Amino acid sequence: MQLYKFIDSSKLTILTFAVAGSLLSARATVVFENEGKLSGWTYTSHDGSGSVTEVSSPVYRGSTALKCYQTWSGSGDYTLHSEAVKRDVGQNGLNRYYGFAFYLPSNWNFNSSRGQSICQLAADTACGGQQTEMFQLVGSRLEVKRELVNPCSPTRRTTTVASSVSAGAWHRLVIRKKWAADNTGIFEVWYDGTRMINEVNTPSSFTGSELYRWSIGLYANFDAAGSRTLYIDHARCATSYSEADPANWNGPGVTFYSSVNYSGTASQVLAKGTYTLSQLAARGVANDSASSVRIPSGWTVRIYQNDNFSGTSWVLTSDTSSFTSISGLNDAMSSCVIE
Ligand SMILES: [Ca+2]
Repeated sequence: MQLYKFIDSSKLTILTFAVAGSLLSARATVVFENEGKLSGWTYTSHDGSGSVTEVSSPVYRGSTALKCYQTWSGSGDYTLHSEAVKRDVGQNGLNRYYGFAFYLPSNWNFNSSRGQSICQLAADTACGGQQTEMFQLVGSRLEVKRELVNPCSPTRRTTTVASSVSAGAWHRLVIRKKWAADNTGIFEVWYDGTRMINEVNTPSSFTGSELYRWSIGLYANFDAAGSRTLYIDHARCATSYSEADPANWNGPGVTFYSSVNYSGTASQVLAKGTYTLSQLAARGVANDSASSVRIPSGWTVRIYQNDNFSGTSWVLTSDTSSFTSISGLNDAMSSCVIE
């Protein structure tokens, strides 16, 4: 039972007894997720000389993130996409949360003369491809440009989401859309876990029954020759905020890697608990294969040479980049306890 995820806690008691049946039928659902992989999207795409690639650093969580790169020579089209797209994840009548993490590299150019889009929701309407939302960085300010109701003559508005977005750190964005072109719509936005926009009883969409696509990545807008890079990770479309917030899924936890320096095959993110040989194998850790590990602050990992927590053991309490530096540990783990 996860009733607390869906309703205001002040209403919990009443609702639990009054309509528990309907709440259970409205259990949160993950519609789509991507852990920073090229596979799994409807497509990834890039204009010109740009690229979308998997990288092992920086990552929000897990083993990879997507690097969206664009470059402009100084002539020709200066608005250039480099992004990942999931189609058919929105439609009038649906209630959806879209969450992901993004990272501006430390050398990000905070240019205030051109908006750099990092996320869009859009559909192919009677008047062509149109965004309902375009989230863009203008200088260090994150804003959302919206177009609503009539796709051929939309109502336009722009709202600030965050006044200053820092480079060199992961940030989380979660968007809620109760999709409706009339006054039953809802539009909410959370930035790094704080709700920054809360619009209810308002149009949040175009009229019609079109299916909407979700694009994240870089839609660069150059005013001088050069290049831009944006990293994205941990994307989810779900039916509740808690499921969509990147902070709430696949971790925090322990990740083992089959090679040193957090490379090779990465395991699933392991929660606190005990793991036998077969339980480790089911989570992507082959017997006698682990060579490095990432451990959250304050956690302890006890590694055992044999199955069922027997044989020689080692205790690790922080990220360990190479098991070869600890006598007997490399390619030796057959069970472990995380606490
Ligand atoms: Ca990832």
